[in-house]
Parts: sequence; C-alpha cells; structure tokens
Amino acid sequence: MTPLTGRAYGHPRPPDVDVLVVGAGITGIYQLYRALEAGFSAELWEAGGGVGGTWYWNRYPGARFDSESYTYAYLFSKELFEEWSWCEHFAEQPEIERYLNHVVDRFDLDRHIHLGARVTAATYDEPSGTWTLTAGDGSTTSARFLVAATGVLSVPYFPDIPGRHDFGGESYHTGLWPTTPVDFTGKRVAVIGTGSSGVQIIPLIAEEAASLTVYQRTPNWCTPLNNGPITAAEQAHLQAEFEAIKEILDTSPAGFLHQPHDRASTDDPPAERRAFFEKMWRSPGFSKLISHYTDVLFDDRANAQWCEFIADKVRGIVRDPAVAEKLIPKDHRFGEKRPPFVTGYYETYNKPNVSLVDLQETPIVDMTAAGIETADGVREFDIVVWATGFDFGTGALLRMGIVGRGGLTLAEHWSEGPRTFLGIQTAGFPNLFFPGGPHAAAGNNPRYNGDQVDFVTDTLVHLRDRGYDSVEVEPTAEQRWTAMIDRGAAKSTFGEISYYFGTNIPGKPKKYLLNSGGRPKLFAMIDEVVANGYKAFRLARSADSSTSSA
Ligand code: N01
Repeated sequence: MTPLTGRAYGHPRPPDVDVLVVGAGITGIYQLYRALEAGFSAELWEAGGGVGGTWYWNRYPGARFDSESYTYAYLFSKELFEEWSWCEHFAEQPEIERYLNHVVDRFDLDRHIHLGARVTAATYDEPSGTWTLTAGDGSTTSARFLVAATGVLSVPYFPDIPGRHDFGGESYHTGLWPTTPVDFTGKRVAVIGTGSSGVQIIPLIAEEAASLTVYQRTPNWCTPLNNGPITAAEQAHLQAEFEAIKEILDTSPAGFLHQPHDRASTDDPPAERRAFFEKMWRSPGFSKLISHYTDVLFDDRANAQWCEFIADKVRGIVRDPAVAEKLIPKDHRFGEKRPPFVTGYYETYNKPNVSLVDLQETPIVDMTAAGIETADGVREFDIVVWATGFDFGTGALLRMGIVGRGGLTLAEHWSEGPRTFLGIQTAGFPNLFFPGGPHAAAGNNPRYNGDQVDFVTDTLVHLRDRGYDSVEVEPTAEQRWTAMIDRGAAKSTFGEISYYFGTNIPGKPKKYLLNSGGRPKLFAMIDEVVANGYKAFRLARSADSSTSSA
C-alpha cells in the first residue's frame, strides 16, 4: 500500500509520518502495530524510558492485573496468544512488562518507538492539515494523524498537603515508581492512600519495613483477588481454546470472560444466599461484579447484605476490633467506587509492625522534614509512599499542549469536562484521535481500547481509499455522544464520590469520564458510522479543502 507520507498536498513540506502515536501502553503499542500493518508510516513517542505505559510506571511491589492475564493480553495474533504462557491468572508487573517488550520485539515495532519523548506541544496546522509535535527533549516531528494513546491513569496525583516538599526522607508515588528497587528493609514507612494501588503495596511493604503506618482517609470494599499459578492443564486449555476465548471477549459487554448470574438475591433463601456470597468471596477478581446476584449493584437491600457479609469477613480476619471497624466503609455501597481486589491485605493489620491512622479522626495537619503531623502528633518516617491516585481520564491529554483549529486549545474546549464522539475524537481537532481516553471504556480496558484502535485504523484506511486526508467529528455527533454519556452517568452504579467523576482532583469539572453506554453502545455507534458512510465526520482533502457530502 502507498503510505500517505510524501504525496503532494500543496504545502511545502510533507509530514514526517502519516501516524504519530503518543504513549507506549497497551493501546499505543497496538495502534502502532495496526497503523504499520495497514501500510501507513508510523512512529510512537513515549515519555518513559521503556514501553508498557501504566505497566511501566506502576512498577511498585505488588502491582498486578486484576483482570485475568489472558483476557487483558492482545488477541490480534493467535500465535502470540499461544506462545506466551502467563505464569499467574493475575500477572505481576514484571511479567506484564516482559510481555509488552516481547510484543514490541516480535512485531518489529521497536525501531518505530522513540523513548524519553514526553510531548509538550501538539499544534494543528490548518493549511497543511498536519500536526506538529514537540517533546521535552527538544525533538520535533510532524504527522498527518495524531493518535494520543496517553491513557486514563497516567498523571499521578499528589494532594496539596502543607509542607509536602519539606519532607526530608525518600518519597515515591505508586504511579511514578523508580526503575531501581526501593529498599524498605528496616525503614519506617508511611503509605498515604488505600485505593487499588495502596492495598496492593501495603502487604508487601509490611514484609520488609521496620514499621509501616497506613494513612487511610476512606476505606474501600476490598475482596480477595484469588490469584494463583496457571497450571499446565489450564495452560493447555487456554491455548486450545483461543478462538472460543476470543469470541467471548470480543462480544462481552464489559470485556470479561465472567458470565452474568441469572438469579437475584431475593431468589434465594438466607442460607443459600450466604453460601452464594461465600462463593463470590472465593471467586476470582471481577467476577464479584459481573457474576454476582443481578440485583447486588442496583438494590439497596441486596447491596447492604453483601456489604455486611464483607464487613463480617473483615471482623473475622483483623484481630483488633477497633482497627477492623476502621477498615469497613461506612460512606458508600459496594460498587459505588471501583472495588480493589486484594491479596493478604486485611491480614497485614495483624502484624505487630503495622498501624493504621484514620484520617477522618486525625487529619493530616502538615508534613515536616521528619515526617507527618496529624491532629494527634508527629510520626517520623524514612520513606513516604503516595498511593493517592491519578488525574483520571483527561489528565494526560490536557497536559500535552494540544492546540486545534483556529488556535483552540483542548483545555478551552474541555473546560467544563470532556466532549467526545465515541471517546475517540473531539470537534475542532481534525486528525486527532485518543483511543483509550475519556468516555472510552467501562470494564476490561484493553478490550474497549482495542475496539477503538481498530475503528481509528479503519477510519484512516477509509480516508486513504477515498483520497481524503482530514477527518473531524461533526459537533452534532460530539453533542449526541457526550449527552448519552451524561445521561448514562446519572444511572451509573458508580457514585459521584468515585474518581470516575473527577471528584478526587480539586477544581476539576464533575463529569463522568467513563463510557456509560458500555461496549454495546460503542459497537452500535461504530456500526452506524460505517453503515452511513461516516456521516458523523467531516472528511476533507487538505490541498483543496473540498469536503465529503457523504
Ligand atoms: O488511586 P485511587 P489508586 N489525604 O484514586 C487517597 C487502577 N489500578 O492509584 O478515598 C489522604 O483509587 C484516597 O482517599 P479517598 C484502578 O482502576 C488498578 O489506588 O479519596 N488520602 C484513596 O484512598 C484504580 O481504581 C490496579 O478518601 C488521600 C487513595 O488516595 C485506579 O488505578 C492496581 C488524599 C487514592 O486511591 C486508581 O487506584 C492499582 C489526601 N489528601 C490501580 N487524596 C489493578 O489491580 C487522596 N487520598 C489492575
């Protein structure tokens, strides 16, 4: 196929590449692969020193998938699926990073990847219909199409605690973990935050540190991940069943293998209900959301019964009743926030070197050179770990210095929250795509994000086949999709206390950042776009600006 680059567009200099992908996470690597496979010239710029995206930066001890490894991995190549034997049902970060490096090597992608290139400016040039990018290392490039695969959990959030910069010890954020190991041996360690990252790292630090103090503002409904090694028989089954697994994952509403249950909690008498709750407690990862009683997320009574079951489990595990009560959420239902899945988390609080500070009782007042001061005094530390989350959804895109048509900045266009079509494009920013960004997913991310990458690539091929080189979503389509997201948000089981509404970041607009229509809506809308010849988009030739009436 003829790449777009180098064709005459009536401007002095053709873009350096057809497709510039930003971000070497699971989505960006796949986008690079698909663009090259489709015959476009393509490069990928990545801020980090290696590939992996989330799975490069979040290399803290205990970081692992909580979707099954083989459901999170790529499905585009049967050979790749069959030749990679995951060690565990929920792989740990080092194995995930090895896998992603293997994919890059196996498909000869590395020569297209520029590491250490954090994009600081991306400007659309209207006459030429191209994007010009600048990176923090001084590199510049231009591209016909810009695909920002910058992820939703890629901007770590540090709360503005007074004196934060005064702390004189070591300080690490889980989402910016160093590539050299952190030695906790014999150290006095604080962890701030008990979301999915905090509850993964806490048990591991407790094994090494002289003392570990956990600063918890809000407890979560944590349930066991129930991880384990993949046996040889399971491995053989997975490899033999690639087609069947792929079929289920390609069509699953939330991208999981888990199947929905067919009973409500009210269908079972108390003893059977308790037995089912026990079965859920022992089931792997997200089956506790997907395969639970059909009413558990929607009915207050059913939800409260499940929460009481979890609370009893916590009281049974944690020996100090006062600590157990502090670890039991009182302010939200199960599923109102994204539930973390844990391995040995509650058990950690039985260790003599571990203590819990409830920030609702004793808020942080200040950080000093020596440690953390709360309402009841100062505790001194050698290491502080920030497990305080991310500027979810829009954080990375809004920090990339994106300027679209007529000098419109993305920050201006999204000042009241993201406006997208399919979670892929936004009006006023031709030839910019952001698969895996806001409004993209609500489940097992790589499955949704892969769908989006496929659509982006099909769109580029559609343009090329018809002689177009510019594509921009119509404002009406953007309004329609964004309104659908907002309507769905009002019915979401996630509450406004969830960071999915951006409420963890002071000053951020309170807007739903997931795809509230789920995968079925994404599929339906993509089908509609294709069936009606891309009417939702304005297609153009930059040389003569003639537009598609299609
Ligand atoms: O971040 P979070 P995370 N003072 O926002 C606390 C994915 N992930 O990195 O709840 C004190 O969930 C905050 O307290 P509160 C997954 O999608 C996946 O843990 O706001 N504390 C909370 O406890 C996950 O949902 C895996 O009251 C403060 C914590 O910091 C997402 O990443 C593993 C504070 C932040 O929790 C984010 O998880 C890890 C303050 N001023 C992560 N500000 C897998 O297993 C915030 N906090 C695949």
